[in-house]
Amino acid sequence: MATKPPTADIDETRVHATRPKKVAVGVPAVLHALEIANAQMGVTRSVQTLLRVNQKDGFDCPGCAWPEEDKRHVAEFCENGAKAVAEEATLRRVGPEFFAAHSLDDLRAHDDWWLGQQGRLTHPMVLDEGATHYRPISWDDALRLVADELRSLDDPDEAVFYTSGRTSNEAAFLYQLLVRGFGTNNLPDCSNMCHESSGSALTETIGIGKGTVSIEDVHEADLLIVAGQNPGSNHPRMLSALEKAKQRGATIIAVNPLPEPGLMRFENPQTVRGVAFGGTKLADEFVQIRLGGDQALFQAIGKHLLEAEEAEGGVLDHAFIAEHTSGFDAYRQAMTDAPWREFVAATGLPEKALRRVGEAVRTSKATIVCWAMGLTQHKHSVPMLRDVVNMLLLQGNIGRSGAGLCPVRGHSNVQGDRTVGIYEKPSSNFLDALDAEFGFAAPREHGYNTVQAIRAMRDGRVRFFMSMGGNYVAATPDTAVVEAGMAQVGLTAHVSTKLNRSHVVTGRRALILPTLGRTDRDRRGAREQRVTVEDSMGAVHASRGRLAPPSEELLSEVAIVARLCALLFGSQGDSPPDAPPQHVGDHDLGYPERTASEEADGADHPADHRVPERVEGPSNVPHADWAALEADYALIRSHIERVVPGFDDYEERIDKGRTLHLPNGPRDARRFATVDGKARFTANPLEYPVIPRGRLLLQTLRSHDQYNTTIYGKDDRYRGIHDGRRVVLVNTKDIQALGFAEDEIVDLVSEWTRPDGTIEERRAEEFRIVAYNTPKGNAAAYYPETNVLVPLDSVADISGTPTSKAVIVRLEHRA
Ligand SMILES: Nc1nc2c(c(=O)[nH]1)N[C@H]1C(S)=C(S)[C@@H](COP(=O)(O)OP(=O)(O)OC[C@H]3O[C@@H](n4cnc5c(=O)[nH]c(N)nc54)[C@H](O)[C@@H]3O)O[C@H]1N2
Ligand SMILES: Nc1nc2c(c(=O)[nH]1)N[C@H]1C(S)=C(S)[C@@H](COP(=O)(O)OP(=O)(O)OC[C@H]3O[C@@H](n4cnc5c(=O)[nH]c(N)nc54)[C@H](O)[C@@H]3O)O[C@H]1N2
Ligand SMILES: [Mo]
Repeated sequence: MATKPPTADIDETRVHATRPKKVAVGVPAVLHALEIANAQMGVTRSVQTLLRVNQKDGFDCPGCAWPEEDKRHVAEFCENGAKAVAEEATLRRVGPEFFAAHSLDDLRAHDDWWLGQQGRLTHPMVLDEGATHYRPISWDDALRLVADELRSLDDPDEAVFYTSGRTSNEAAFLYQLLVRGFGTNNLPDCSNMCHESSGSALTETIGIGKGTVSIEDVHEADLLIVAGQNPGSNHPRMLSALEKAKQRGATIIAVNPLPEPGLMRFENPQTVRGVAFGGTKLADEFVQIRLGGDQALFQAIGKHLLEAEEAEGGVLDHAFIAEHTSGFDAYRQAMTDAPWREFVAATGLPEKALRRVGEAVRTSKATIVCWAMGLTQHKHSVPMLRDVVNMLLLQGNIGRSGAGLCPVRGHSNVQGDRTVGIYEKPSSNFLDALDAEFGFAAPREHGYNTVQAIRAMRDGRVRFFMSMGGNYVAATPDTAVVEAGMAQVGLTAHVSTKLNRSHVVTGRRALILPTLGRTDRDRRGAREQRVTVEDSMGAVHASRGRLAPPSEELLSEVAIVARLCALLFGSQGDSPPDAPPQHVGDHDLGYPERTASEEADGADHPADHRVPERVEGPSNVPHADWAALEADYALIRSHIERVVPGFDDYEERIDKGRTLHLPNGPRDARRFATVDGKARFTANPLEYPVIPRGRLLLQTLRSHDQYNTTIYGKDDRYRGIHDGRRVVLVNTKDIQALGFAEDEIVDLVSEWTRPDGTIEERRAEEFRIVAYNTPKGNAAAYYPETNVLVPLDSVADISGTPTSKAVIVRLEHRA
């Protein structure tokens, strides 16, 4: 049964709109971030912490995956990075007293903003079947509960293991090993809802599911097309890179239904110029495209280039096309046949405007296309991104300086998690290497992605659900279906830093396993550990937290997973794979956390007095000395080095703040690991959304004051929305034509046509209409509140990503 949406903190009578800002960042951004940081951490801790963000001996910002520049500013300052850090380094705590004081029903009435504001989780907690409150539980009991539940399943595929992209390489690698050792590939992750479409399109066409540029390329580009992305809020450090490119003479084109202030003008708080002279104008051209019109735009540019080549020559890179690509003729034919009027209909832009973009591309010496969720969360995202590749291939814009593909990733280690094996469809090469390294046979059958996992829950086929970070219930589509599905699961277990909706809408029994975040010092065994992360451009570096952890009870993600491995598989040390499972000694399980006084004394870990029960492992299980891995993450890195190509000399290459650049065939050597060894042109039929009469196409997006489902505050300063989130941004003409009034409170009703032609409806109540500069027919509202409207079956072809940027809705007056 689905729960009622939260109501306790929602007073949206105060929400109001002012004129959107024309400039992003600048001094107000610094002040706003410091205000939030000081409230959460106090002044001293704020300064200490913020000085360490993205420094060579500091921690990787948990904000976004945009790379650091090699020469770092004293404070790589970014307003939203500071907010992400403050959210984690907060001094507020959620411990056993909190859970004793708040029943589950009470917590369910609060929204994710309130839940997150309560502070860091400090103790493992359990919710017994039928209980009204969580109660404390020891780590041993909590982990044994998980292991027992897993052993009781009839089939390993009844278990699902989700990952959100903040998890380090080390924890992620161990986690996928746990899951495959247990016997399933059910490893859905946030990528399935995020850049999966990019991965699908790029793997097919260029042989690698990643972008092909480095940060230097961005600086050296002649033309940057930034499509479907709002970097001012979501990747603010990218603005510095765009500014640098701009100062070197680059042209920037913003392709977006909304005139996002971050792309228009940028006041760099790091420079006098930024603060005193009103900043840099970033976008030279704003292409106000209709939602989902981008495939048409990129085809139009391709057609324009081909026509220009025909007319005057000198446009295409014939040598590159001949040597490195296949499929050119079919693509050229498809573009010759494609009528301009279709491009106009899809984009909502006149042919003249489309050709102007085409001219900018034609005359550019080196072009980069950057994109994010505006391009990946549509039904036709994969063909759309193939057409981005086509356009770049025409001029040989892959594998040379200042040019290439730049999918801008979301979570700070979402790319690294995939690299080390968080994937429901692992390659056989990866599994073969894993088997050889750990002496077992990993399952070959593909697992569930995020949407498939929800279907399985809905159908009662999931009995165990574990989440490594994230907020599954709130972040996924079709909230009512997810909540009802989750309620049928026998045991849910969340490894988390902060309280969120997924802890209060759970399976029949539930565990909260509190863990360390990026900013926290992680001391295992005798020494402080570092972890590694990979940024959006394939650069891997170390991250080491420095703050005293919020509680002595916390275990690192690595420790939690290593102990589960020991419970499930037994600890075989370095014995040969076929040796029988051995007794798990007291050294193998559980290091008590140091007390504050031991910490101050610098004392080593005292011996562990518990004697854990003997664990017999089944025969086909991975073999490793789990306790040793927990005590020294470098050992995990050496396993990664042997299993995943590109990590040679891992430990040395991340030492002293150095960066390990993973190999990238297309970028480094124009090598394409496709079927025919060539980059592939593809001919893709044009698709774009058709909006029924009287309806709007709704995109669900982020405000400036949130990190996915973590809500920092209720303002969206750049867009001029204040004191609330339940707003729907609509074009003035639509407001009138549909018979509504500005400021009116309405319900949003989504309409989803089933294959048999009948229509399903979903409703989100009480949203205020704000008149906004968005194309006619296109509306926008914030996620996660609008996830109730996104139908589970509305997913992108091939990638399976929910179509969060294209939901058909109607507005309804409230009685
Ligand atoms: N502060 C902060 N930083 C974040 C996050 C956060 O929530 N807060 N989230 C992180 C994560 S996980 C991710 S994936 C990224 C997300 O980064 P973004 O992709 O920038 O996030 P969204 O808010 O979804 O914004 C989508 C943008 O695409 C535009 N858009 C929507 N549909 C279309 C379309 O059809 N065509 C075009 N051309 N444009 C379109 C929207 O108007 C908006 O500007 O940010 C990461 N960084
Ligand atoms: N409608 C709609 N839905 C969307 C999107 C959209 O644009 N529109 N965007 C999609 C995208 S791009 C993404 S990436 C997903 C995001 O989906 P998720 O990654 O599942 O969600 P988050 O909100 O980022 O997860 C926040 C929680 O992670 C936990 N956490 C934070 N840091 C750590 C840590 O270091 N370790 C651990 N173990 N836990 C931690 C905290 O408990 C926090 O409450 O949402 C997707 N959903
Ligand atoms: Mo994302």
